[in-house]
Amino acid sequence: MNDMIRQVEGIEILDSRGNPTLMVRIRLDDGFEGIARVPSGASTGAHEARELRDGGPRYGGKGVRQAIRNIQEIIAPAIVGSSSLRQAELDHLLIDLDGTLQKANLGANAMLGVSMAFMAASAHARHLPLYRYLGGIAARRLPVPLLNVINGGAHADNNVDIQEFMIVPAGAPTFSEAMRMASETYHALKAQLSQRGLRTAVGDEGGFAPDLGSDEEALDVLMAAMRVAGLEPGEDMALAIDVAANELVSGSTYRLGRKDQTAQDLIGWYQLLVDRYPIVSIEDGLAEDDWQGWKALHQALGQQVQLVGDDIFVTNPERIRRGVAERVANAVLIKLNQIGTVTETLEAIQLTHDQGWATVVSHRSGETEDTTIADLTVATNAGQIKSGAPARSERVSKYNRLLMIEAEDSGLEYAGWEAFGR
Ligand code: 2PG
Ligand code: MG
Repeated sequence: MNDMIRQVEGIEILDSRGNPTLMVRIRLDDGFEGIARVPSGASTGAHEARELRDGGPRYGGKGVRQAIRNIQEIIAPAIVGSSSLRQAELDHLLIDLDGTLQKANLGANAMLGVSMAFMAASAHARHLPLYRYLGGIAARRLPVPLLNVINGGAHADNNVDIQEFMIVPAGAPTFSEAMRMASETYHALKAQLSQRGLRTAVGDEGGFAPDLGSDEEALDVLMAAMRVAGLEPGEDMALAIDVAANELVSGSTYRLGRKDQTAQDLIGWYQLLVDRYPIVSIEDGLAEDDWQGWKALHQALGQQVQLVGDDIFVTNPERIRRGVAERVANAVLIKLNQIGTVTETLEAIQLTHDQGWATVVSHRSGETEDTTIADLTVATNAGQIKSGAPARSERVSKYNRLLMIEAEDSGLEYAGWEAFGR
């Protein structure tokens, strides 16, 4: 079964930070419809596919009218009425139409909106939930959520260097129990922060954004919150961090804890943190082009902990291949809009799994109510998802979608500790 597209439409909507983003609606000839909303990052990697923004005074330069014009004037004439399109054919057609490595002509936001909306329409046309359409009978795992409950770095207006401190309820028996544990810990954390006289206002991803004396203090308060919630750290619930080290680079060193540090200093510090806290995953411990540093990081910690590449790989199969050849990590963060089409994202996931590496499907700091990543995670047995705190609807919508999938499909199993090779 192939799908004929009757209509493609782009609409400028707002994201969770109040910036414009793109919504795309595709109607098929048989009347079925697919809608997609495109997310947007703040700590973006230099090697990501290019998001097209209008510039000028409107919306502080962030308008997406040019991306919409590209959809209407370039993409639509090429795909509307074409009789037998499959997802991979559509995506390759978009890649050819754009003709650049980083999707700078059409804009990765325009391309991804069309790619995701077509996938949703195709699923509807077959009367299948998106995860079943994409994953078929092979889709069998509900992911462990990595919930960002303390926000720092570029995502918050505080003095914390590490961008994300996440709780990881890997010891839960089911996805819904994992969410209950996470929510209870989130509330215990809020009480802990209040007791210490700290702010409980939240950052972009719904986590608290207090001013803290050090990154260790964030980990200590998280340990306390887990215990108050009645959980055993390291058994019921673990911790994960996204350092987003790219944001800390200054010249050839990293500016962290008000000091300039080398990659080797940071690796030594991570070693101490891993020894002291139940940390199971470190994302972007070093910067996007520090391949040498990453190699040393992997040599030092690769056996003990999940080392996730975000800005270094940017969901790009070519960069992941290099990462595998140079043995720099053991996991990949997967973001649809870093690469710009569904097909290339699926390829990145497949490639990563073929290496025995782990995948973490991820939201962006600028989000919408779109829930595509929840279905993508289940469809590909990705094992892990990160979608921010268990608060703020643009974050919770993904977790809620997974709760719905769990409720309607009893054949799926919670990935649990297995997602971390335990
Ligand atoms: C990250 C993401 C999502 P951003 O660094 O992993 O948490 O942030 O979308 O700002 O790149
Ligand atoms: Mg990251």
